[in-house]
Amino acid sequence: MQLECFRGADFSQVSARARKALGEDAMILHTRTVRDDGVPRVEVLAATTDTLEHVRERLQATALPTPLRRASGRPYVIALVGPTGAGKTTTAAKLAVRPGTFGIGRPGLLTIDTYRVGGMDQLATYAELANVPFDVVYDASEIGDAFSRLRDCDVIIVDTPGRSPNAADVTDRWRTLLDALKPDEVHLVLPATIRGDLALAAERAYRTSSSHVGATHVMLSKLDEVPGERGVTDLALSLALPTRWITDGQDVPADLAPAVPRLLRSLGLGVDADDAWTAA
Ligand SMILES: Nc1nc2c(ncn2[C@@H]2O[C@H](COP(=O)(O)OP(=O)(O)OP(=O)(O)O)[C@@H](O)[C@H]2O)c(=O)[nH]1
Ligand SMILES: [Mg+2]
Repeated sequence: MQLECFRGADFSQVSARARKALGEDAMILHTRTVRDDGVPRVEVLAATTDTLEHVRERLQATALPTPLRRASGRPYVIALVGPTGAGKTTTAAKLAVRPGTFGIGRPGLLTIDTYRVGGMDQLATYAELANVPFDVVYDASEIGDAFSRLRDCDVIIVDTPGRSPNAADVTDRWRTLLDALKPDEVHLVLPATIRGDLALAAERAYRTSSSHVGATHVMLSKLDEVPGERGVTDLALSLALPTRWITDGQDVPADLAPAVPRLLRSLGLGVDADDAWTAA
């Protein structure tokens, strides 16, 4: 991303330098005072308006369809995949439990994480507390029945096991099951703290292939664990996938937000919180 940092004795001098370098419509994103050998200096982070539009375009997901449910009655299916402990189950619960995440669309929860003891109970408890329909499938032959039990739902959030995509046999089984669910969107959940090279490796591992459906979106979790959020936007951009939501804490459902406004805010651009939700 084309962001540049400028330092100088005072703000007007530094912003003039930024405009000279980046053009008259350069935007100042952050200003802070730093010390160079004990001498206070003003530091600004600036970018061209083009750059910011480019960031928005690269990251913005297309709007969810309205209505979510197809004419055939099939609900919209959103699956969450990703490494162990990334926050898939907590995020699935947040998406389904938060009122209005999908406008008037009614969410349901489905898990195919039948491998880990307790994995299912965690989600079932959230579903019960929030009165959200919840189901489990162990095998592709059960999908039809599960969908008929979830027939009142317009959108189904699918939780998957946190397996390394390279751990062959078990992975193949749940990925085959995920393929059979024919998800409309597959969000790759990655903690914002992840190393860049591992994030790229995860993205490669969950790419669509001849045998499996792959990630269509990236969802960065645990933004609350990253001290400065600027690097998070760079991480999202490096994966070249659109993004709909981020998570920034353990509270269900509070710590969930639309991604692009939040990432733009991390670059210093204010976005109204209410607008932010409609933009999701
Ligand atoms: N700080 C922080 N913790 C989070 C966030 N989202 C989830 N967690 C925590 O991360 C831990 C793992 O979350 P899970 O939702 O179980 O992760 P998972 O990806 O389903 O894990 P597996 O199913 O084992 O792969 C839990 O302690 C969550 O409370 C977040 O946004 N911020
Ligand atoms: Mg889980």
